[in-house]
Amino acid sequence: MYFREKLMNTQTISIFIIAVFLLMSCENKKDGAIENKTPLENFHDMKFGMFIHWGLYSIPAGEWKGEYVRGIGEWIMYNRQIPVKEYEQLAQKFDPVKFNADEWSQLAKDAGMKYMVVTAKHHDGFAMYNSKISDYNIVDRTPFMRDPMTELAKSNAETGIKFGFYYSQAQDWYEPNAAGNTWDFPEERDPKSYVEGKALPQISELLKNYGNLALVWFDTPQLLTREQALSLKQHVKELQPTCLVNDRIGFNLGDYIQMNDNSIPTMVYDWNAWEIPATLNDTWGYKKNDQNWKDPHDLIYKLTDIVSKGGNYLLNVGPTAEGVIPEASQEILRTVGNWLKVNGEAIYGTNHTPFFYPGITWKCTTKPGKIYFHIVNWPGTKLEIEGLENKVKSAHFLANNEKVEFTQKGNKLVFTLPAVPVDPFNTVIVVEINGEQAKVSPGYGYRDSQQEITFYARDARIRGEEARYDWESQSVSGFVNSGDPKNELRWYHFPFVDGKYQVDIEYACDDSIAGSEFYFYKRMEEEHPYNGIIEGTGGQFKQFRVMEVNMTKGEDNRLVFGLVENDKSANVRVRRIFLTRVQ
Ligand code: JFZ
Repeated sequence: MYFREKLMNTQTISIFIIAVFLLMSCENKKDGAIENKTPLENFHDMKFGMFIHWGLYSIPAGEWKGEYVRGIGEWIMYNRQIPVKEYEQLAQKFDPVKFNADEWSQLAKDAGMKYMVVTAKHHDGFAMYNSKISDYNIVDRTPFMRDPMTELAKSNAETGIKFGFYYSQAQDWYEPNAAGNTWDFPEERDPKSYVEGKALPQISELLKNYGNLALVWFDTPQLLTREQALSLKQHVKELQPTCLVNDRIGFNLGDYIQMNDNSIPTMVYDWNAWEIPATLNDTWGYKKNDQNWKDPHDLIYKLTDIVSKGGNYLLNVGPTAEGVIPEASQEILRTVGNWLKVNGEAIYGTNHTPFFYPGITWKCTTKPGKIYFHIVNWPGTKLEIEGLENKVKSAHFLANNEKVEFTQKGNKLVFTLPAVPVDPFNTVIVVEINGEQAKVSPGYGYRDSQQEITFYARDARIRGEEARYDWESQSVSGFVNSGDPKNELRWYHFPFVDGKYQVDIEYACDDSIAGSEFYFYKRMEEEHPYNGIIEGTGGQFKQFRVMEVNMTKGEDNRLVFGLVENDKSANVRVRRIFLTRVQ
């Protein structure tokens, strides 16, 4: 009796399990979701993460012995060549009494961020966690004596934010055998002793003691051999097989790639999963007088732009020495988060645009059977989209569910819009199409060859501490020459076809500054820049011939504009460049 019952139960249970399983797989087929995503797919779905640069450098905060130090805050030790003996004394003053892991994690969540990457050890070599390998760490050397990484791991597990560590594997300015510190230590290095004695065992600690990690973020690969880099990666995978490593581990060993800092490519990049590390102002580590905050509009624009091109946005905050994320950062991030609360459907888990780079009026993301048009610059009462071949079944605003009127003739889709944007930053139109995949007419796809390409200053990487974008005139000005980094525009173009193009530039300036010189070059040809004379335009936007450039498929074709050193104040307003195919 007993056995029979037990048998029946087992049978019933197995039938039940099989039934549930079948049901689940049907469910999955219905909404097209893949049941078991790979760690890389999960990473790609997250889109938006919080980068945190926090360490001893947040105490000097961009100032040393009363003097302003130009450049990024976490590089202060290097930029001022501060001896270890002096720099390490900062630890005795590091007491971030206002640090609250729950608040940081909650801020990430409120901002709509899905993951967090925090500096466990930056180039200064100071471990921001309890390390048994080196006593140069926050628990052993500071009055604080707590391990903030344990606290963050716990808070993130509770809020559901995925967690990862930044670890500077090659540069360690505290160590004579690592890369970077040439002012304290002799030139000869024994990287092996550093890698095996510090980097590898510290990586072990990070992977063993802080729960599941989504990724380890390595940086500035140098000095290490391929074998040493590989051993770091293998170490990560042995301890946590699902933990990703980024490509700044070097030697193409990464699971996914980083674009240059703050550098959004000009169009879709689909060779790899990728991420853009980016600053909220002009520094990673806290600098007290850097108030050059990107506004929420800019950030939502950039997030949309990056996601529409297939990437993730890893946006940085630099907490103070007290452990507080600057109030301004918090407010900006919460505004972005409020937009994402309403419009997240058009960001998370989406695919890149099927179209060739569409300019600065609208961007596009997709899901099976759906296209999201993101209107980032309100075009007035009509928006025309060319090149879509699928029949549009319906269109509505994501923010309020209201229908959007449209007409569709051939491959031309025209939306009728209200005079004012539904959302001040980015109004999303959800379009349901016939078929799963968007089909784009020849010549309109991102992989197609183009006769004419326009790159806007809006979408360039704007470098330097003076160059600024102005929404009104849609142009960048402030190309003065006050040092490093230079005030420049940089476009990162990874073309899908080879081509030779004539470049023209559009700018406006007062006649008084005519005669200033500008430079323009393609990366790797820095030694042979094109030098042109700025012509007065009486304040009007005008176009000028620049030069011809060859661009190769898949290559990082960096196009750079700046002003040559002079005494005149340069107030040139650059709006865009045009590339016209000549071959
Ligand atoms: C590195 C660090 O040196 C810096 O302090 C910060 O942590 C940043 C996120 O990463 O800086 C880099 C590294 C690589 C490039 C640019 C800046 N790059 O490849 O262009």
